[in-house]
Amino acid sequence: MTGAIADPSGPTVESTEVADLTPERLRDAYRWMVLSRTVDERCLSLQRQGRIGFYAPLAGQEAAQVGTALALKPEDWIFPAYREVAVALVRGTPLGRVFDQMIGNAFDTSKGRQMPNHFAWRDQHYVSASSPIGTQITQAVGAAMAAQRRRDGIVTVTFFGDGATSSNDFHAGLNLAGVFQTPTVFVCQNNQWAISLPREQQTRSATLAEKGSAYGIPGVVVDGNNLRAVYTAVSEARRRAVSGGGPTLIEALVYRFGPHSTSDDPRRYRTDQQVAAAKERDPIALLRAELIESGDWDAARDAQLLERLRAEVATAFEASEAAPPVDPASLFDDVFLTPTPRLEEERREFAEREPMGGPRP
Ligand SMILES: Cc1ncc(C[n+]2csc(CCOP(=O)(O)OP(=O)(O)O)c2C)c(N)n1
Ligand SMILES: [Mg+2]
Repeated sequence: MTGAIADPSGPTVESTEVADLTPERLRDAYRWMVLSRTVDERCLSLQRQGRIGFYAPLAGQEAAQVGTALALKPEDWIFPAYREVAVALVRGTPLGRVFDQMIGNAFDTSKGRQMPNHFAWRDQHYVSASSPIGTQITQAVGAAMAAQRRRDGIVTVTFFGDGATSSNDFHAGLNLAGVFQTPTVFVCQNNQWAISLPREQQTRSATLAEKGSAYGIPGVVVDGNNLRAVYTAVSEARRRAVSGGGPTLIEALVYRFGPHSTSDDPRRYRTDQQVAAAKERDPIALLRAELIESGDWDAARDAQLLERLRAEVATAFEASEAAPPVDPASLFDDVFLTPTPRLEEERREFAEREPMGGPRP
């Protein structure tokens, strides 16, 4: 699989063949990728219809996310940024839970207190999404230090973008990880943009992976559109980390097909032609072609899969949308074990208020 690594001059780590990607596992990966794209398209459309408030699209980054998630164990801990819905799905998050959080309904486990798309699920070892750029990186290293001391035999995995490699926390986190040889896998999804700032204007470094060498951390550049390549690189990084070999920085080369978020218009800083050229290496199309060529998939199955997933996504969303909203008065809960008199007073005032949108009927 060494051929799958994009830049042989950059990496300091050799890649070897990973044996356990059977046709069945590849098909499984493909289904996760198609599900993620289906959720992605749906969320963009729902936000445009005013049915969810915010969304950060992942289209183009499915192989990087699914390939990483499949190479991990359930006991590992994820420290995401804000674009990793595919990781949450592969970790076993039911669609309904994703949509409950997007809407902030009564079933949302975050109780409507987080931005849409900012999930946190303890049972999936998925730590709350970080919108402040890079903060999850130092958290992942701290948690890895704890795991190291407890001899848990797990890794922490943190996702961040190309732009985040210019953040303070990236450097502090990598330095600490290098010094203490923590079991951390740093997954930088280099999608070529930090909102409107292109990759070339972010740093003079030839690769982002090479930033690891300043901290004594091996860096690997991997073709993030290639599911096998990502899976291979992460599997090796994980194996090295749990056997005491320390952290790895993986740079997955991808391209963000959609807007930065639902608040952004990418046509103001890039051309449709650039996007079209990037889409020629669509990670889903690449894996589909590989599966079809090897006889492990066909057009009829593909159409069936898409139809089934679209229906599943639509049904799950409708159920979440039909659920009652979160009770606004619950915002006073979980602040203090014993609420202060002032908080109780605010709670009473809040209960007596006129609800937003006019007087009670
Ligand atoms: C500390 C901080 N500074 C600035 C921002 C505004 N901001 C939000 S996303 C973003 C770009 C991040 O780019 P990148 O790390 O490449 O991730 P991507 O969005 O491309 O996945 C910026 C600057 C922020 N959220 N936090
Ligand atoms: Mg980026």
